[in-house]
Amino acid sequence: MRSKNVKTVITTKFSPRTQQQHPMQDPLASTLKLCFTGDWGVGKTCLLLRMTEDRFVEKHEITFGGDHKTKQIEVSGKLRKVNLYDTAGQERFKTITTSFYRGCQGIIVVYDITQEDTIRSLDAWIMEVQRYLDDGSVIKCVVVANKIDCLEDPEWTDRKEQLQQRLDTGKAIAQKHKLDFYETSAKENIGVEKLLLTLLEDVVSIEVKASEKNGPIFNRANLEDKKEKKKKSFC
Ligand SMILES: Nc1nc2c(ncn2[C@@H]2O[C@H](COP(=O)(O)OP(=O)(O)O)[C@@H](O)[C@H]2O)c(=O)[nH]1
Ligand SMILES: [Mg+2]
Repeated sequence: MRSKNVKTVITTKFSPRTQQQHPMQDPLASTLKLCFTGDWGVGKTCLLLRMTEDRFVEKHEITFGGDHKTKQIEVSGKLRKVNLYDTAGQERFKTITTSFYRGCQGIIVVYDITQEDTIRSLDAWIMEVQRYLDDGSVIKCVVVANKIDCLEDPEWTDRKEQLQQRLDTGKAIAQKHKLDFYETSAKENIGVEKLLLTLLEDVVSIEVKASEKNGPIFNRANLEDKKEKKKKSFC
């Protein structure tokens, strides 16, 4: 259920307010980037659509490479531009998928409690992201168990224990990697807003603490943009 006190505006452009503030002057004015990852069919695109357009699609369509949607969200009392990147879970798109991680502050690793094999590959997805956490190009990674509406679905009544077990296994894997764990249903809109807002708050709080300690921090994507501009100015 959407809480009424959260201001969200879907947009494809900078608002005049964020346009006035250059990220170099105010680290809190830069765009926040989050990326969904995980196996094919776990509900990444549906979670992104729920977050950005508050809708759900029953039909499963292949996400090619990666796509993103932009939304303005109030985080820590300040309106921020947030880019949400969708990726494809198939092996053949893996290189493209992981190339999206760099420059994203938060990565959301999703698995599906109705599909056992998506738990089996959870460790591999987390370990892939861990490389980016280790080199500092990603700030935070979380694990998400999606499709929890099925726990209450009559179709799944005789397999409810199995679903519960998969929730517990996913939670244990997240704990093993010291990552936060969330339960969501993109279909019934359970836990989706909590996931988005908590992750954004956590990312911003880590960024603020780091910038107080070391001066404004830039993610790798911003640094590379700056280098590119500098190069061009010498031509
Ligand atoms: N029951 C249920 N089905 C879902 C949920 N999220 C996604 N789905 C369904 O799972 C399928 C795959 O979803 P999609 O978002 O395309 O998966 P992706 O490949 O990870 O992007 C679609 O048929 C969706 O309708 C959910 O929370 N509950
Ligand atoms: Mg998809």
